[in-house]
Amino acid sequence: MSDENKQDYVPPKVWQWQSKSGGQFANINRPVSGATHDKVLEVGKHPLQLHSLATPNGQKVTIMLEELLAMGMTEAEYDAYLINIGEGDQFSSGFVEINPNSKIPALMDHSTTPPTRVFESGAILQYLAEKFDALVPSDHKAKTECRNWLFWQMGSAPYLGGGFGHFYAYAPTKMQYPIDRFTMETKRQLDVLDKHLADNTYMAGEEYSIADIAIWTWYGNLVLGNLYDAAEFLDVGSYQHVMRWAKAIEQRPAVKRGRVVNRSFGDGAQLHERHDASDFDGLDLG
Ligand SMILES: N[C@@H](CCC(=O)N[C@@H](CS)C(=O)NCC(=O)O)C(=O)O
Repeated sequence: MSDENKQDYVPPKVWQWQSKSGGQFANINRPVSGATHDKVLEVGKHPLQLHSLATPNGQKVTIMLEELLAMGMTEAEYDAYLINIGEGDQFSSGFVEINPNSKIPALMDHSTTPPTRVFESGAILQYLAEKFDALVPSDHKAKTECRNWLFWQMGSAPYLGGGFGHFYAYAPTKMQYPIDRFTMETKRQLDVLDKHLADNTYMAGEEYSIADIAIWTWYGNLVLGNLYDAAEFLDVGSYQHVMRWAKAIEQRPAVKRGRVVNRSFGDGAQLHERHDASDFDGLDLG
């Protein structure tokens, strides 16, 4: 067992960055922020320029944009460029100018003067919903529910991704304490969703909204077996209302398109960059 996995670790008085932490993302984890190299980002022909990767946080934005386009909102046309986070693309000077936090997704809106940067997936969903007046219910109560669940997702998913997913799928060794801790929390969250979806078609009520997009990419993908290969371990079939909701959203044409944009890993269709609707031609979207 390497030093960093010893069970009897005693933290020093002051933590020092001495070695890589191990695990799948060891080479991109750093205790400092900012750019590591100079690079100007490409700018395509559309007003909306997305720099992303098809992780759940990335899928939120591409699904949203494809939903807007499916509604006939041609001004939502976008160029999507691949940010390979395993290679450290998120630390280029150009990317850091759009998102000082060096995380995908990041969006530049060139339809404003000067262009507007938008980062944090929840903020991007809200920005696009406001800009296009779409995918947020207009009724006061439903709109508030939509915001409640959007923020629930932003606060909850780090326990699923950074907690459960990290220790179950990515950590260098399987450690029972963190796996138990985050499995418990993930199952509790699935139970919260299941109880809500027992009485509601969608997260904000009868209307599909940005809350569904945000939650589906994490919890929908999880129960459909697309995340961490954990469906059996989490006994996802027992969350029948989440399953019903996840399967219904999976069938939406915009979801089928959005989920493959900036996808550079895994089985199934991959569209590394997207510049036009015709880029999907010939892809098997399922
Ligand atoms: N709260 C952020 C989280 C974004 C995030 O964690 N992105 C990950 C991929 S899913 C990333 O870019 N990681 C690169 C890194 O940590 O260096 C959001 O919702 O936009």
